[in-house]
Amino acid sequence: MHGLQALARARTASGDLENAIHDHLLYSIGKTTAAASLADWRMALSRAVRDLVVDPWFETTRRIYAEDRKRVYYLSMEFLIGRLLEDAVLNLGIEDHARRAMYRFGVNYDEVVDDEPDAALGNGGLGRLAACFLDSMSTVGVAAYGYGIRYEHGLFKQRFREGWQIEQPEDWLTQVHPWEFQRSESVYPIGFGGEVRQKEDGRTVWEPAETVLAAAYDTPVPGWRGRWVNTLRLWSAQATQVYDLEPFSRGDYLAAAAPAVLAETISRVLYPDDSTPQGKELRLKQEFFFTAASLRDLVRRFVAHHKDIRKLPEKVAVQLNDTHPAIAGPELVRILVDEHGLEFDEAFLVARGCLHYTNHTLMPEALERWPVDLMWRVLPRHMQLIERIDEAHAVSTHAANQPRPDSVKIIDGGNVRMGDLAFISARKVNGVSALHTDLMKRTVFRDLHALHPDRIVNQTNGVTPRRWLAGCNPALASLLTEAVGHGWETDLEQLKVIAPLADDAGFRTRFSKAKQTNKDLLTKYLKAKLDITVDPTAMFDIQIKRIHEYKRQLMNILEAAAAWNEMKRNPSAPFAPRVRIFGGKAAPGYAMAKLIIKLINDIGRTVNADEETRDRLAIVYPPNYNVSMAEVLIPAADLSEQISTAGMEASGTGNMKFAMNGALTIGTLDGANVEIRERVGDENIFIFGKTADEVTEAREQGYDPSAAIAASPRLAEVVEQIASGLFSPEDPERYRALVDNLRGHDWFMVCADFDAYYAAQREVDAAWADKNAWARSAVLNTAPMGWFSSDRTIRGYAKDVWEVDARV
Ligand code: GL9
Repeated sequence: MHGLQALARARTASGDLENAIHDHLLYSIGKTTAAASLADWRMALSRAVRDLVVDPWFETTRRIYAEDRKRVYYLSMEFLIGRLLEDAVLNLGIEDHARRAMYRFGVNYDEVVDDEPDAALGNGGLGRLAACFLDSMSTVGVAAYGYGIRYEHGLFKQRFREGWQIEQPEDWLTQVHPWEFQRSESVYPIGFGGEVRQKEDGRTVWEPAETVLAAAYDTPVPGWRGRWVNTLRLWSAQATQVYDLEPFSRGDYLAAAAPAVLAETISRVLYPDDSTPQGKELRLKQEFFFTAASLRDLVRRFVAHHKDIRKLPEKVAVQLNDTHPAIAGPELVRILVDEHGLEFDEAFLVARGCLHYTNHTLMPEALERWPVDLMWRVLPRHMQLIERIDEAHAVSTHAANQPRPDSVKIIDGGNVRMGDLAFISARKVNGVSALHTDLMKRTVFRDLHALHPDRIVNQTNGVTPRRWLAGCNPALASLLTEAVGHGWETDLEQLKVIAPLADDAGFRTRFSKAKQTNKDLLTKYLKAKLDITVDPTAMFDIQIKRIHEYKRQLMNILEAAAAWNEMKRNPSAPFAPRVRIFGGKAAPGYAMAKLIIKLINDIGRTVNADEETRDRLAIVYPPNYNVSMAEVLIPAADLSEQISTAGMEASGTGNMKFAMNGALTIGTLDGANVEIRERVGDENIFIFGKTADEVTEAREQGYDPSAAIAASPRLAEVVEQIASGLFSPEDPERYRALVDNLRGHDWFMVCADFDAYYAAQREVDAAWADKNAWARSAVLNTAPMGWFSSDRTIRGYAKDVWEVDARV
């Protein structure tokens, strides 16, 4: 049967799906229905669902070839895709049948879905953005490949031991990953080290000292209703030689296996560093490994159907997700010069015609730099070409007799600056929110921007409304469908229609009921998984994201403690009952972030034990926050905490997910919060604190946190309580470093913004008291969220950056 027909039939006939599941259980998994475990059922269902995607996948490929479409290659070190089964079922529109089929087998569909481990091949926002983009590229019909690394171990699992974060290895591939296809024919040797030789015919050849194989694994990515299916191709590292026979025959099995172990180390584990790269050789090798394999693959695909390699930019748009794949510039030039015989100048033009770079952060410590000597050792040919690119750029942009500012040098102070390399190698460079793009032009890339004023463009981030509304929030989704009809799933602007219904008491009630349903579900989840009891009628106030000083979880917990002090001092004060929920991991080497986790848990322990305030305040920190947990927390949120130091959060994407699901935001004018405010209106968001310009100004004028503490009795009280060990009686000195930093340094301006934050939280309390007004605001948060659909973002990239068709 034709693929799309099979899909159509599966949508109308549960029996077909049931048979397919049964056959897979028997013949793919090798189990009878009587002996099957939950995981077996999940495998069988996943395989049956995957089957439905395969023909549309081929169909998409045929069309791309027939129309000779320009393709997008999205190169990303991280794809934080989460679970795939529920998402595929939702996209294909076969949930009723999947449920019914499992029911007939006597198996609970929700348990099956819940059995799937998250594919946690990313750290946070950057990796999740890549996953949302894959979904949108398949939904709006952009011919695309995602290229990344098939990490054997994704982001570590977080446990708490006495409130301290403990990291445990993640193991998602111990079970078969039922969605992928191994492509044994797509294997490329990737070289490292060695020497560069000049041949007699004038050609340059790089002779690597070490070679590792990059082996492709493909996962189909179906868009809405399976009308278009792209590919996520992840590279796994393999040794060229599985075994060293000589030591083996001597009986030295460890030595025999050593070369393979070393080679495979490259795709072993995801680096858990959120925006503070460690500059480790293995990381550089990972970056080159997947970038080189991806370029080799796309050049091969182009050359198979086109004669003139110089036309590459007509058919290929490569997107560099952050600087991690920035070595693509020199590597593509190397391929064009050393393997296709182009002159350097022409090769660089062709390469730059294909490449585009997204910057995701302005923090100086987050911009990658690689020591020149390390680069010469690991990638000698590339280092030559980087020097050449640097010179050529200098020559083309500066009059010969003028000194070149250090700020536009790729190689500077013994380091290769990857941000500058990416900028100079790219046709377009983009920021991820209007504010962030503006700051890029004014700060880190000021001088490069002056030289290339048309290169920087903005593409405000977005999130997929399939996973982050339709999938995770069926209660609200069905209300929205009743109100506006189907269609909003792929055209989120349609939600605008509900804005007038904010004044309709009946609609508000139903909107609030959907929220309450989700809060009840979260309450059950916390009880079942963590044995935590919360009051589902209290306000659910949630901050979930990586733990980072600039995101200011510290300010949140200090304010919670200050509120607790005030409740005790003044028992009749009108505090809204709240459950303050935190979620997020700290990089294992980030001591201050880990201390903040401990502080949240210590203050939580103290506050939660207090009978006097129990009816008004609870602090909850479920461990191991991940995509699946986000899917439970976000629909249940009343209040979304987006409180970063202004100018530091490039965009944020959690902020969009919360607002879409009807939470009100308390936040600073940072990242995409600015654009959220523009859309929901000032009266439906709680904005406080210094602006980005005010933060800069305060720092320039010599900001003194101790003065801010002295001026705020509430803050002074909490800081003193922490310093004196009130929350850590067993170890009163525990928070010395944290308190010293707050009093003496406070780079992230927690003290400067504290009073404004406290005041904004009291406004939140007052607003909560009027349930009608709150519900009205909630509706007015969901209604204008069309702008934050990643479909809109992808259409923007397709038009302004990639110049490709977006058409299913
Ligand atoms: C980030 C920014 O910090 C976020 O503000 C932004 O929303 C995302 C996506 O553009 O990118 N940059 C970055 O390095 N991370 C981001 O979240 N960090 C992680 O992904 C852990």
